[in-house]
Order: sequence, then C-alpha cells, then structure tokens
Amino acid sequence: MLPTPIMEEMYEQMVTARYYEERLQEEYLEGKQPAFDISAGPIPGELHLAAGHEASGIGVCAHLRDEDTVTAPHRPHHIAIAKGVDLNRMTAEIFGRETGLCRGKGGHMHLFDPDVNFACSGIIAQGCPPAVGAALASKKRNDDTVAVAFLGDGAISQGGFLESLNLAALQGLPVVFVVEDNDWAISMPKERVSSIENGAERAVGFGMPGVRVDYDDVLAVYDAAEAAVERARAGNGPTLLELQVHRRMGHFMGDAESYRTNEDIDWADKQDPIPKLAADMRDAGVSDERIDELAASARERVEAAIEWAKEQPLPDPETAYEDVFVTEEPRRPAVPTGGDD
Ligand SMILES: Cc1ncc(C[n+]2csc(CCOP(=O)(O)OP(=O)(O)O)c2C)c(N)n1
Ligand SMILES: [Mg+2]
Repeated sequence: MLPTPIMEEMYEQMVTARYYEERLQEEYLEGKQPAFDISAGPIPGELHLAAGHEASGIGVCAHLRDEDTVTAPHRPHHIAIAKGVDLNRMTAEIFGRETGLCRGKGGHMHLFDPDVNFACSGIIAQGCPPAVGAALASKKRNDDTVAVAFLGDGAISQGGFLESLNLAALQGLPVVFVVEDNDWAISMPKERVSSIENGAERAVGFGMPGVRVDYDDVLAVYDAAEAAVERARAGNGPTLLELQVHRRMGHFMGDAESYRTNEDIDWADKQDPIPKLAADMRDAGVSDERIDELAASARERVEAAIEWAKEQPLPDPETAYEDVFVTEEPRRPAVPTGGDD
C-alpha cells in the first residue's frame, strides 16, 4: 500500500479538481439560460469539464517536477491542477481577465504556464509534437527531465500522435503519452472509430511499451505512471499509457447528451475514483476526520481562487493586438462562432 501522505495529497488534489469544476459549472451557467447563449455570463465560450478524469491527471503528475513538461488537451483542468499551475491565474484566464495566465485571451482550452512547463490546446493530439520536442531538448541537454503528453481516445488515430510515437521511439526520448480513454469522442463511441479495444496496443507497432489501466483507480494509475516516468527519466525511452476514465458530464457544457444511454451515465457515476480513493485511505488507517479536513481545504482553495479571479480587471480592448502574430486590424470584424464542439 502507498504511504498515506501520498494518498492524502492525491485525494486533496482530486477533490480540488472536482470541486473546481462544480464551481466553474455554476459560474458558467450564470446568464446563459434559458436559450443557452454561449457568449453570455462571466465565462463566455465553451467549457469542457473533466469530472471523472481525475485519476489520470493526478496519478500521473504525482511523479512529475516543475521542470518536467506537460501538454494537455481541451479538457485540461485536473491535469493543470496536478501539475501545479497557479490556480488563481488559471481561474482568471478562464474568466477572461487581464491577470489570467494568457492575459484573458486563451480561455479554458488554452492555458499556458511557463513556471511549471504546462500548456494545453483545443486541437486534439496537438500536444504530442511539442511534448516530443521538449523531450528531445531534455536529451540534448542531457538532463533527467521528462515530458508527458495527455490526449483523448478520440485522438489516437491522429497523424500528429502517431508520428510523435515514431519519433519518440526512434530517438529513445524521455516522453510518456497518456491516453485518457473515456469511451467517447463528443458523441462518437470509441468502437466506431478504432478497430482495437486497447489503444495501448498502438505502442507495439512503434517499438515501445504500451500499458493499459482498465479500471478507474488513481492508485493503479500511480503505479503504471511511476514505471513509465522512471523509464523515461533513466534514459530508457518512451511509454504509451492508456487509462480508463469516465466522462461524468456532457462533452461540453450545454451538450444534451441525447446520444448517450442512462445506463452509460449511471455506470460513469459508479466508477467515480474519488470515493474509491477515500475507501482505500480508510483501509490504510486514515480517519474520516482527516478525509473531511482534506476536502474542506480543497474547497477553500477553490473558493479563494474564484473569488480572486472575479475581482480581477477585464483586459483593455486596446491590448487585443498585443501578444498575437497578426498585428494589423482585420478588414472585417471576426464572425463569432457557435459551440458545436
Ligand atoms: C484536429 C481536431 N479535429 C477535430 C476537433 C473537434 N473536436 C474537439 S473535441 C473532439 C473529440 C475529442 O475526443 P477525445 O480525444 O476522446 O477527448 P474527450 O473529449 O473524450 O476527452 C473533437 C473531434 C478538434 N478540436 N481538433
Ligand atoms: Mg474521449
């Protein structure tokens, strides 16, 4: 059994991630009802929640240091929290504020924190090539930093991912690819887009180990990730991990999930990794009072970050052309896009 301080830390982080998303959901819905106006309210634009994915981000990042690089996909909050991204500035970014990680220009899918080498993107599998680049830099510097690229099961046939596996294996780079398998890509079930059930088998064709953790459990993820990260740090090359997680929410906020059965939603609920970890902690002798204390401290941290973010100033419109590649005003105003992904 894992030492209890490690379990406690992971529990606090998992509750932080879950509660953070519950609070974001409340803030997000403000002003958007009844017709679901995606541009209204304190958090305009899309929001993809990762409730049910916590075991992945938290179990993997438990082995990482600030100097290690992490790239995450469009469902990034649990991974960002586990990597130690500044929660206040991340929240300010999500609320579109000037003091946000990207001065309020990126939003929830485009968080970037150079202090802990974290980035995410709304383009699926996009994080794989930059993670391989970071791993190549580690190898050239001859240090023991590693890179981890998180992606979804819907991205495992993307060229960017497959080419990254090849380059990483060929060059023996210190990188771990982590597929979060929640069985869905928006409304598309996994079996309709991949001829293999176990995505970790992709690794075989590239000559690297592929490991699947097929139940939603942070302690199992912790063990699998430990081996993969150690292998990378020791200079023995990349690993592909596929982790079974569950999407407890719609693909994005506002998704009516008409394509999903109630049984599937109930199943996701029953697989919740947070009460599972609490049960393991009790078995290891952690008291209920201690577990409640950890949850309370997680909730306090989240409330403080949301309160701070909401007090932050909105960006001055004059700054819209700063920090971007295009410096001239467009001939036509940009057309706002709807939320179909
Ligand atoms: C290259 C690219 N193609 C399509 C999309 C639209 N899109 C956004 S999320 C998504 C599905 C992602 O599914 P998965 O990778 O399994 O992640 P999940 O949402 O299940 O966490 C798609 C197709 C995109 N963002 N990028
Ligand atoms: Mg998926």
